[in-house]
Amino acid sequence: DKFLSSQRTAFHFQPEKNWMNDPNGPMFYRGYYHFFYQYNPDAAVWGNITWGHSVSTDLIHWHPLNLAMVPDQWYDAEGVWSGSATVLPDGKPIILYTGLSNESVQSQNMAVPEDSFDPLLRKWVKVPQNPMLVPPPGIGYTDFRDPTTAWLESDRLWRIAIGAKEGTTGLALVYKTSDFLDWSLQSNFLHKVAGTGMWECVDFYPVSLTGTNGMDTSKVEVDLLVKHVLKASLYDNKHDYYTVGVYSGDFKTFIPDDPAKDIGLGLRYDYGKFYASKTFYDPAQERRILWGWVNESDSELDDLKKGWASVQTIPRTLILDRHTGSNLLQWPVHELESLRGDKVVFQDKVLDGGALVKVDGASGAQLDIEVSFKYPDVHKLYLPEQKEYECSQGGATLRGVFGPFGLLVFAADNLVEQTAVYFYLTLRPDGKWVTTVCSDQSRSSLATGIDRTVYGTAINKSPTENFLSLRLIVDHSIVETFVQQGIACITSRVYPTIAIDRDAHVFLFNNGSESITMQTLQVWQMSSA
Ligand code: DQQ
Repeated sequence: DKFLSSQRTAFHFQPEKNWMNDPNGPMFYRGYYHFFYQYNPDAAVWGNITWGHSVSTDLIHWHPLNLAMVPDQWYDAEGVWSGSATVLPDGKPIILYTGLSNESVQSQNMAVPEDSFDPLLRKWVKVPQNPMLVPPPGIGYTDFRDPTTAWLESDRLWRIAIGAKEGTTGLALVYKTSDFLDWSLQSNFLHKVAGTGMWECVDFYPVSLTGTNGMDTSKVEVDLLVKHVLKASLYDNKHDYYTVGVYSGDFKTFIPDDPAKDIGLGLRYDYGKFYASKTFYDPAQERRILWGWVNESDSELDDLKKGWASVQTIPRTLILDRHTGSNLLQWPVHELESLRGDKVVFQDKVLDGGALVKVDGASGAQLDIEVSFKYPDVHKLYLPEQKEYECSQGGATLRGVFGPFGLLVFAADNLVEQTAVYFYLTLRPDGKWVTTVCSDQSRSSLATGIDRTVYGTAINKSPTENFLSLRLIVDHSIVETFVQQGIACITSRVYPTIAIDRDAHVFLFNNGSESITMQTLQVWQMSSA
């Protein structure tokens, strides 16, 4: 019916039908971006996992190819699970992936292109030496998966990291090899964190402290101007945590700069629905690009009815924030802007306490929105101490002094459906103002059986920035929010029943008691990819 069919996205990556989960093996090869993904060719639920495969020249328009790998060997009979690609110095790519064997044992395996002159890499051959790596002593048969892209160190050995756990300690093992056939386990872990449980889809890469270009994964020599990022997807809470620190082959281990911001404790790529992500280095545009899996928030029954489940985020360029040196900045790849069409612009509008303003010319289910607000003069009046604010407690209806203020998207004319993305400022007892950003799905749909969690996080706004900004990518059933030029992201799934297509409207709102100045609002209609 209309409600279910309106949910399919127009410019996010999704296969024509059935279930998708983790991004796998992204790479740039002979002029094409390759994207593989965990895929069930038979149903819109997880199971019978293969590798789907698509190619693109711009990361936005995708061309589907045949399945790259299916469970056809004893060691991957129960599933061709997640893995990564490595483009070797001779220019040829390899894939390392996890197989789940006919006895449910996890092992790491290799596949190579049948014809590396084929820029589309249509056929993959699993090498006869498989399985290459089986769970080492002390690691459970089902706790050993998701090999990273390999990196080359100055001792001329390649290394990969693999997620695992010991008891409830999540960790990353390191294996080294000169030829991708003989491997040895390094005695040191790359890293481990007690209490974090199984680490899935570990990712590990260098970032520059000085430039805005991405860095090749093999850039590992000790360099004061390079940091490393370690990411793990925590099976126990289904969030992707990253930590910034130092790595060198001499230490044989990764050391987070700030132990309080270690995996599971500190920063997340995204504070909404986002998991099992993976980056790759794009040599064509010298950038590092992040892909993340965005699951549905509706019921399995609805997924079966609509015949598909899950989308991927718009690929994001990722750099280290040079002002802090301690967090990443994410932004949709610039190629997305090629879909921008008609645009409306509004400037300098004061939103009094309680204001609600419909944005004319901004209706539709495919939008790219950029808005900035003047950071309010929080010192101009004495305020009683503000309580700490949690997005999930009250959402956009909890009225404060400075906030909640922001945007409503997928809003029905009579507001019976609305998704609020907003800021809320609070004064801590120590006199510091805290900026929280939230995405409130609690009133986003009249349908039943939907997860309506309100997502959000406090952001580390630089005191010199006198604005608060949001970019929202709106696409039928997904809203991706980028805060303050990429310092934080929140991805949510929404399923309006009335506020669909031309009946989906945008409003500016301010539910705080103090007025807020909107500086610039730009809304583009987005074409389909
Ligand atoms: N999904 C894959 C695993 C991975 C998990 C199986 C993460 O390889 O650990 O589909 O979502």
